[in-house]
Amino acid sequence: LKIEAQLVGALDRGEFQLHYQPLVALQSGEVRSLECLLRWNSPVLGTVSPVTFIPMAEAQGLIVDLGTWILTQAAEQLSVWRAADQPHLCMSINISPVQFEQPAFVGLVASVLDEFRLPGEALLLELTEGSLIQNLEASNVKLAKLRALGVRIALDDFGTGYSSLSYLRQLQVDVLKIDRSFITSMVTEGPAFVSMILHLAQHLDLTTVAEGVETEEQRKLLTSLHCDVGQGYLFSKPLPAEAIKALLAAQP
Ligand code: G
Ligand code: G
Ligand code: NA
Ligand code: MN
Repeated sequence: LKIEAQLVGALDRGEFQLHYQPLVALQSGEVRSLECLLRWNSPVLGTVSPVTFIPMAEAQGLIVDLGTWILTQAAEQLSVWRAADQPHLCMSINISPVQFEQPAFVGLVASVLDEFRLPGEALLLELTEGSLIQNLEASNVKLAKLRALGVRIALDDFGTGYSSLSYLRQLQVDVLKIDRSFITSMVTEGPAFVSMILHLAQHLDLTTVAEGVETEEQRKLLTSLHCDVGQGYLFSKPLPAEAIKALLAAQP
């Protein structure tokens, strides 16, 4: 209850911040895009994890305004980095199902692209299977409108939840993010699951991202299995904008 009470007004009080985590092309080692991750530092409660407060913000409906703020902030920051010296940099943004369901959502994305003079290709929206299959047809209509803007769609945390493989065939997505749990178990239990998911994704022409890459052994194995992109603490934790600027500048 205390957290919920603090959450109301936290946006107006400027208590949220975005951190950014690099996504690395496994063949070249290049950082081609960043995932923005929300952070809340409350003067009363300290740091609160999004795992705790995002569901509360969804239940209270605060996620709609918060989601608009995240999208706008992330697009503005991306436009700054692209104008500086990263003209091809892309940004991944997590989208709550509650935000995605808003009738105005596609219009919001279009207006943010317009405001910051970004091509649709600069943005990737991360959604989970669970949030898309509740109303598969309506989701696909919306996804088609977003993809018509050039915006790409990533299926986040792939392989978790109760969804069936057949949904993958029916969803209009571009990128598949393999859940961290599969990457963690890859070294101890063998790469059978990861390998199967990668084959399936390659067959469907999807770009593949491995989440939660923490060791060199995982990186090597994923590269040998032709996974396209890696994300995880091995490369970098999510960092504030200033630190990302330095990291991008230090790239070969
Ligand atoms: O960054 P971290 O591992 O603490 O994030 C935990 C969870 O919170 C993840 O499931 C992540 O998708 C979610 N999350 C983080 N940032 C955002 C955000 O900007 N929007 C939404 N909807 N979820 C987020
Ligand atoms: O649900 P989603 O995939 O958006 O969640 C991303 C979360 O995973 C973020 O909170 C981020 O901090 C966390 N994360 C990113 N890389 C790693 C990693 O290598 N290991 C672990 N344990 N968590 C990670
Ligand atoms: Na994500
Ligand atoms: Mn994920």
